Amino acid sequence: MTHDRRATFRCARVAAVALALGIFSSVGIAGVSAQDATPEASPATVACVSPGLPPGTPTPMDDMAGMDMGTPAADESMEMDMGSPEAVEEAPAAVGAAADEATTAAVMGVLENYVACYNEGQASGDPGLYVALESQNYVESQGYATRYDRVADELGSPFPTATLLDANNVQTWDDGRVSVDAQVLVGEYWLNHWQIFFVQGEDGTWLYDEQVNLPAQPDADFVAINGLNITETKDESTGDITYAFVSYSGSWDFPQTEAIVFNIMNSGEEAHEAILVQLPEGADPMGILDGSIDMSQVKFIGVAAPILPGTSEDLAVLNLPVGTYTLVCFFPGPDGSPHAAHGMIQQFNIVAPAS
Ligand SMILES: [Cu+2]
Repeated sequence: MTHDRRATFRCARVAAVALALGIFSSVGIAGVSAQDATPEASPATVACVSPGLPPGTPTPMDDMAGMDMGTPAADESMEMDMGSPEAVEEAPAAVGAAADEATTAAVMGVLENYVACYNEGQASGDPGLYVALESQNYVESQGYATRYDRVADELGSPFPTATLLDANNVQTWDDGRVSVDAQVLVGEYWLNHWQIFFVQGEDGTWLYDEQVNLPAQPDADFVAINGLNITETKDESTGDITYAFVSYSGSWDFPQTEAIVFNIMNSGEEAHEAILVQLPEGADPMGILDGSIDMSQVKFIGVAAPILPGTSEDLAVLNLPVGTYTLVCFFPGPDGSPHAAHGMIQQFNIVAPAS
């Protein structure tokens, strides 16, 4: 990932976190459990092996240069970063080649160990167990200056578990890194498909270095693809912009199926996100904004972020129960208030399939 791309992601993430009232603090984090890994990829159980983090403290808020979310200037620079076409151009890419058997086995072990440490770190309240296995590059890509900043944000994550469903295509790269393509269930429902890169640290430990989104490929008999669009409509007389999620099918009732992929196109000029949550039954979704919904009662399902202008991202879920769900975007508009306050909040239903 080029610096620009990283900065883009960081900005988006910071915006999402800051504007989601701090509850969605684990956006984009990988973690998988060894239990459900393919048999050839792993033994039944992997115990976390991690040095953990030595004692340390997060960066004081006052010192967080560049993370000032409160000023219009900060917002503006974010939008420029996220909106400009240059920001998504990749530098000449490193070249990868299929790994041999021994390397493949070793990389699978590294991945499974990271996953085991993620789950143990979440269960024990010690995120240092897995953050110690991440490179500085990855920590920064997630929007943090130091590992301690990341650990502080990981406490109370809405993703207590993650499960490795599949891993394959191990490659070695001419920049010294290795990669593996992994299907990871984060939390109960959110299916991620990532190419995960590891880089060797100074002491020889392989560190989680980068994750690249791959198209959703649920291994399920019944996969529903729901095409969504994000639109921006400007009122020329007032200058106000209305944001919306639009369902191409015209319906917001989706039949329940084993796997659902929301393919979300951004037809606007700003960057957006799609955070998928379930609110307390019967709650007015605007309560997310006015504080009348207690955030502890909001169930986090998954997220696609950022969705850059002119691009689409997948948000895939497995076995999502029948019920009412909400898509919301907290990215700031030109006036600094979240897009949700200007229409970008949409409920939909998962309905029982016709029998
Ligand atoms: Cu938005």
